Amino acid sequence: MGMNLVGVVDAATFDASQPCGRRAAERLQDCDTIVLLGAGGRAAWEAVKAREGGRVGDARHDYHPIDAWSLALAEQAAARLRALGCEVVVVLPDEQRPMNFRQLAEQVGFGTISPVIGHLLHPVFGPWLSLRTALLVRGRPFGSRPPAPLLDFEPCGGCPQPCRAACPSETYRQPGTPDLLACARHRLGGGCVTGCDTLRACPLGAQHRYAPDEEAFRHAYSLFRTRRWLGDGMWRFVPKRFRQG
Ligand code: B12
Repeated sequence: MGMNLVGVVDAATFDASQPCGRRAAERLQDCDTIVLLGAGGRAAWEAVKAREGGRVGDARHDYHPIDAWSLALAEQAAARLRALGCEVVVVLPDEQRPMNFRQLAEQVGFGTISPVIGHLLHPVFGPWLSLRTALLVRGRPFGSRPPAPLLDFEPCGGCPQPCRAACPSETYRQPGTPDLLACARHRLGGGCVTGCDTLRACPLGAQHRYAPDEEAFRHAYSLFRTRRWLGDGMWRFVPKRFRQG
């Protein structure tokens, strides 16, 4: 069904690594288990396309069929866990004050956060994966699951890092601290319309790169979010009494 990555970790251990406001127990009291669902490579897009009758429409700020599909599958999984007597809360990655999905993905063993570009890299899919939903579960239907980071998977160490040079906005000049604002400004100025050259340059998982229509859709959608981010960011510096609407 496209959700081809499933990972589980004990909630208390994950929470111990997170600051206030980002913890599972703040969303579900006495949460025991976190299940993370992810989509690697093209499978989710293919599943969604089949569902949409063979073609996904153009990106709009309120139209993201992969998000809708991910939520539907998460709700199905939640229903099955509830049938086992567990209380379950479904968490999306883009909540107001979100849980840190990249760190969660590392703890469940999906891959390693690149010390160069900050993206989570998977041993098979490389950078071509997205983290779709998390299920917070009261109960331990899968037993106890300590964190299982892939400690021996360090793909950027011996790599000539073509990803850094590939970025036209020099977002990754400083390894490990991407300049998101440089990326956002470049994109709002009309750059990188069809996808991200940095991800394309990563030698890992190249055969799992999203198909051009998927890449373009995801990138167009993330531009809406980037706009909103910059818009919201600017509002923060304007005293409330001067804001309109
Ligand atoms: C908000 C957000 C954004 C905002 C960030 C601006 C802001 N300040 O709000 C914007 C819209 C700019 C954005 C852009 C992108 N994002 Co984003 N983003 C998120 C989201 C929903 C929340 C991040 C957050 O607040 N975390 C909580 C705080 C405590 O942790 P933090 O590490 O300090 O958060 C910062 C970083 O996460 C950073 N950030 C956000 N996205 C990305 C992506 C990368 C690769 C890096 C290095 C950093 C980064 O911005 C956060 C706030 O400053 C996460 C999902 C999640 N819940 O984790 C996805 C997420 C991190 N983003 C993701 C992706 C793919 C992207 C883009 C590549 C999308 C695209 N095609 O353009 C770009 C990357 C830009 C770049 N040049 O590196 C993926 C990463 C997947 C992976 N394999 O690692 C995630 C996990 C979403 C997902 N569902 O898979 N993103």
